[in-house]
Amino acid sequence: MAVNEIQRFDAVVVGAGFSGLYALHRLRAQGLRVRVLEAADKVGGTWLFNRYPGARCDIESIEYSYSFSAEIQQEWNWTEVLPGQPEIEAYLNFVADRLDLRRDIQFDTRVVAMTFDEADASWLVETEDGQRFVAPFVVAATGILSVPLDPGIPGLETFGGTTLFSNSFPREGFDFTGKRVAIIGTGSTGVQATPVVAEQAEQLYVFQRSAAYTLPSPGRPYEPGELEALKAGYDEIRAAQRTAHVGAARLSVFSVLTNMGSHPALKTASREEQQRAIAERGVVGALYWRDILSDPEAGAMATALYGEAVARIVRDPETAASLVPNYPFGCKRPIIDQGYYETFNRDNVTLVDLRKGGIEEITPTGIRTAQGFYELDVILFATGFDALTGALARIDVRGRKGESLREFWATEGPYCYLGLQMAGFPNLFTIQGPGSPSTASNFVAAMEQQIDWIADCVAHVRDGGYRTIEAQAVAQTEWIDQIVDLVAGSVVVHPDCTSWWLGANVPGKKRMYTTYALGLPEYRRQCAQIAAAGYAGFTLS
Ligand code: NA7
Repeated sequence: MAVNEIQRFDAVVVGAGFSGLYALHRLRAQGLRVRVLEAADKVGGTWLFNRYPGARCDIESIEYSYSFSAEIQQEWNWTEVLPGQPEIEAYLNFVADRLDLRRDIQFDTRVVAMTFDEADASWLVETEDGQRFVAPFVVAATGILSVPLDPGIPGLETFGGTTLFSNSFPREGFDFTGKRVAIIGTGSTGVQATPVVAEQAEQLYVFQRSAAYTLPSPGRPYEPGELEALKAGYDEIRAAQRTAHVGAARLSVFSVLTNMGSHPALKTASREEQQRAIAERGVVGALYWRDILSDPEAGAMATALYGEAVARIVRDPETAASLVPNYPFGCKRPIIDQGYYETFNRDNVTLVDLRKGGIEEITPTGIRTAQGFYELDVILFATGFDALTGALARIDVRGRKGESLREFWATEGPYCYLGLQMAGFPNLFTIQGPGSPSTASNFVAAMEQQIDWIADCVAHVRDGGYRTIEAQAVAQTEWIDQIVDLVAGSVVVHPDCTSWWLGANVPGKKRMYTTYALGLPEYRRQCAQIAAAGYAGFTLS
């Protein structure tokens, strides 16, 4: 095909991760001609790129998986309760083969621009290498944590050793044996990587700008016969999942939060009860109290108790003190780890607490901080993402009258109706966009529901003889504003919080918490109600 020849489809899907694969399957089943454009050479998205040591999901595998096919559910065998990256990547490849998805996926194809043609009521999708696609519908399955954040450290490019990024970790892996290694960042990624890298490295320095609340992983391999028994009751598991606030009824990173309601209040607990809780449950004992998210005083008590629990694990008192966060629990997404705190008892591991003096520069031989110089062979960046809006904002998306989505979000904030569509950008659907339950839910469960909704919506538009469906600006504003109002004053918007789900980790990004907080069942109900009311808040034309 000549490079400048336009290829026409009924729908273009951008991305071949969890969402893109299902969007392709679902739209294709409706008789649409679909083309998926994927920048990578393989399927997997986030679970292809984030292959750093220790990469693992924090939701149980049998729930963090597609529910739409009873056959696939039965055919695939998970080996672990909380699946590691290689297993999830293998699963997505299995699904792609099983549904013969690859024939409609074009790999090594990065989308750089999408322009709405009002006369033709279609999108022109352009790629980095000059290919052009036209389709009435576009589904942006571009991921919520897919654009790495530039750490912005002076001198980074001068480093003479090996520079690694957790979100583009080498396919062939990396052997840290005998190396002096720095991990920069102690979010979920850095916390997961630390114990594994420590096993190999000669010396590991963990550069911590903000301490994390991290809970010991309840993950383990499935016992013989356990998965078979679970699969025999899969219908019940999925039914329970559908009614669960976070879209996961079983073990997950959210378990501590979802179980809080049934626990006592920290402020009413005696000192003995508090001590017993951390003696028996470790750090979890500091955080499982009912009132710590709703009452700032209880939250501060929990942080102090958490510090006591950490000090029971980490032998060096100065290191233990450095590992205690100075912001309340709940303002960032909880983390689970595999022996994170224990790792700081190893002779070859040093915590560099950047609160005592930050990074000044990277030199050809190491990292200079206000506290001193660290000579290094390897730097592993685990410095996070431009989340939620980052991926779509990297594409030059132009809607009606040439309006730029990037500029709209930068000036107004991340506005989006239902997390599914933006006013001024007809027929363009986002998966887990701002205003969806994305960051506070089981991503896979939430994404499946959204794609089902989009597929039904596309059928409604086509069958009804319409050309476009477009979110109304008023509905979009009301949707996001009600979310913002709901969380106002709560821990998720705490002024000391630098979470990616607030956009607070990206310099210059508008600070707004836009995650739908009333739970997946209520979100599902509202989306269904809006569709049943003839797509209330949308304009069909
Ligand atoms: P996160 O949670 O955004 O963590 C990034 C970490 O990197 C965090 O500790 C940051 O400190 C730190 N960071 C970022 N830039 C720098 C610089 N320049 N210097 C020092 N430290 C820095 O990303 P993750 O990949 O760990 O996890 C993201 C989500 O993926 C996670 O919640 C799961 O849902 C899966 P900061 O807190 O900004 O002070």
